Amino acid sequence: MLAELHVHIEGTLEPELIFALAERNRVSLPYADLDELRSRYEFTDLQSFLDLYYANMQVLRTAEDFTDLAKAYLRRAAQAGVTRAEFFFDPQAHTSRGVPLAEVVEGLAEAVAAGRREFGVDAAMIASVVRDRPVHEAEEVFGELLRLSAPIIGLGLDSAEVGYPPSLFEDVFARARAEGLHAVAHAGEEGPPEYVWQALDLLGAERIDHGIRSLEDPLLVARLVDEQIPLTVCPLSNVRLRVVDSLERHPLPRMLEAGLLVTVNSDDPAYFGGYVDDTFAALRDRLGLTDAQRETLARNSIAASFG
Ligand code: ES4
Ligand code: ZN
Repeated sequence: MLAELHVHIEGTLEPELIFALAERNRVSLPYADLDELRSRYEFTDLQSFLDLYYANMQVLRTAEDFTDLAKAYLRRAAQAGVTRAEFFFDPQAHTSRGVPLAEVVEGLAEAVAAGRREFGVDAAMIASVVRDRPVHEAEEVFGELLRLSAPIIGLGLDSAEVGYPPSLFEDVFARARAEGLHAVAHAGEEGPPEYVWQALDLLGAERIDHGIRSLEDPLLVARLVDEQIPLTVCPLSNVRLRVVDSLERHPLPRMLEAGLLVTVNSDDPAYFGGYVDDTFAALRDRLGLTDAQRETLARNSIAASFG
């Protein structure tokens, strides 16, 4: 059993599907062909990735597009051995360009149902606040999710981290928790340990997405260990976004040794060079991850899941 707890469904949009959806929706792309698109997949930091990620989403327009996207991910996740998938989606990335929220939610919900039926994956959705957009917009879109009775299990926080602290989103997370939703937040990816403290203390985050910079703060590590707060770590993402120098130097083994409840995830697999099975294989081959460590990580993922 393996749970994937940190994957952005829009980050599973493969180049081939970008071209297929562009044609179906008559969206013109600024790339002549797949090779030209693929040549853009070289990033210097989080923002350089986000620019391409948001640009490529333009091809997602209808419920059917979102169903096709999420079904392709769930099919691939099942192949990777994933039995439970809690995936993020970015409602504001779609509403802000005129796609009705109902199309997004209905399309994804259809894929969740198909995922169980066709691939045997137990999937669930977490709506994520796009933190570099206006706070009031996050609050409005969250209200719309509630009015639609969107089948979400939680609220997340993602996009450009530095300069957009969790403290900005206290109110919307309080509302989400009052509605019985789970709370998670990206923190300590590019941002400082202070943002992890805020995610815990101000947002009530039950899991921290990334959280690798927590290692800079021994008191924070003690808190995370003590409360066994899961950290959903994404090693291939960290390398591609230059948050760590190389896979060989990734702090994952140190995090396990410290007693942190760490899980391994793919983040944006269409952009970062692999799905969760590819990630485990790379950790084994290039970081010397043992079978026992691999089993611990799989066990942690189930313990950290909301399923
Ligand atoms: C993301 Cl790697 C990463 N970090 C923050 N926000 C994101 N949204 C999609 N991928
Ligand atoms: Zn992420």
